[in-house]
Amino acid sequence: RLSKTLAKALNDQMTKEAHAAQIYLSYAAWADDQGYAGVANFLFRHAHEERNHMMKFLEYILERGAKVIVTAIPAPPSDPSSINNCFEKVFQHEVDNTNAVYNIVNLAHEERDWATFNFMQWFVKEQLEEETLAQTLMDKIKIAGGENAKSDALYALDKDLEKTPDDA
Ligand code: OFO
Repeated sequence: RLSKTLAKALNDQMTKEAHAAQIYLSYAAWADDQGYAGVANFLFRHAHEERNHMMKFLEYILERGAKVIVTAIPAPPSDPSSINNCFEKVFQHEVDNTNAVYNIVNLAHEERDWATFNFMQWFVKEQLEEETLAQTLMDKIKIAGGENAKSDALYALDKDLEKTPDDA
C-alpha cells in the first residue's frame, strides 16, 4: 500500500497535471483568438496529453489501493502577451513540472517504494521530451525574431506547428 506521504504527493501531482491541462487549454484559446490556428491546434492537443497524465496518476493511486482525492483545479495564469511570451511560459511550466516529478521520485526512493519509483520513470522520460519540445518552440521563435518576429515568420511558424506531432 502507498504510504500517506506518497498518496498525498501523487494526488497533488494528479491535480498538477489537471492544472497543466487547464493552462494549455487557456493558452490555446488565447492563440486561436489571436489568429494563430496552428499554435492553438498544437496547444489543444497538448492539453489532451496533460489530461492523460492526470489519468495515469489517478489509475496508479487506485491500483495501489489509496484514496483518490479530486479537488478544485487552480485557475490558469493570465494570458500570454505574445507568442514569444506564450512559449516562454510553456517552457517554464514544464521545468516546474519536472521538478515536481523529481520530488516524487526522491520520495519514492527514500521510502524504498520501488513500484512508485518505477511508475515515475515514465514521467521522468516524458518531462525530458516535453522540455525539449518547449525548448524547440523557443528556438523557433528566436530564429523568427523573438518579440520582434515579423508577421510572415510567425505565419510560417504557425503553419509548422499545426503539423508538429505530439507523443503520449
Ligand atoms: Fe504532464 O507533462 Fe507537461 O506538464
